[in-house]
Amino acid sequence: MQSASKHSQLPDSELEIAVIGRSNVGKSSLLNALSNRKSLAKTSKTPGATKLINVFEHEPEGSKRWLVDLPGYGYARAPKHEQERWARMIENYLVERETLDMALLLVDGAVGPTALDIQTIEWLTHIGLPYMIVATKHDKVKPSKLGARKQEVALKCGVEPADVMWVSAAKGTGIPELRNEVRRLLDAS
Ligand SMILES: Nc1nc2c(ncn2[C@@H]2O[C@H](COP(=O)(O)OP(=O)(O)OP(=O)(O)O)[C@@H](O)[C@H]2O)c(=O)[nH]1
Ligand SMILES: [Mg+2]
Repeated sequence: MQSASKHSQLPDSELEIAVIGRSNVGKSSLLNALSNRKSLAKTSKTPGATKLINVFEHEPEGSKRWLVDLPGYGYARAPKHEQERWARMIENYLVERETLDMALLLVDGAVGPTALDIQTIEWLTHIGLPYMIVATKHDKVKPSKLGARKQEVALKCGVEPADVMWVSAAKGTGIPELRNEVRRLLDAS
């Protein structure tokens, strides 16, 4: 629907869910999978594809209920001033946006939670923003490693294994389940 470098430039909304996580974790790919569109959100194998706050409107048109794609954190090769600008943009949005109800925190299922992911979880808890853990790239985890990885993600993220939603934007695994969940949250009054 719209892109902005500051959330104050966005129109009013009723309810928002933000997709956050490390650069390259698969946020924009997940948005495309959830919306059943190939290139609604720009994706790239190079980190740093998403540079703005991008708003996607939930049906029906004019609902003022949004799913919000954000730049990723932790792209070490981006220039320092760019990294700081992104961090400020994301933090201000997450702290100040009054209609933001919750975050989908994406962790790379093929890598497991990183120190930066854990820091982010602690920070979300600190600012009081509810979050749901979504593990991405399910298709990249060897079946023999999946059980242990599921335990690891839950343990490091401080949730029950059953509370982690596993998805593959590439293969469609878990997408209908997550879509139902997002729909339920966005349709809530
Ligand atoms: N195998 C596999 N690759 C994926 C999956 N989801 C995303 N990718 C790949 O991961 C890379 C990054 O995907 P993006 O969706 O652009 O990641 P992002 O989190 O939006 O990245 P930034 O915008 O840079 O923060 C791309 O090469 C995608 O094709 C998945 O489910 N499986
Ligand atoms: Mg992106």
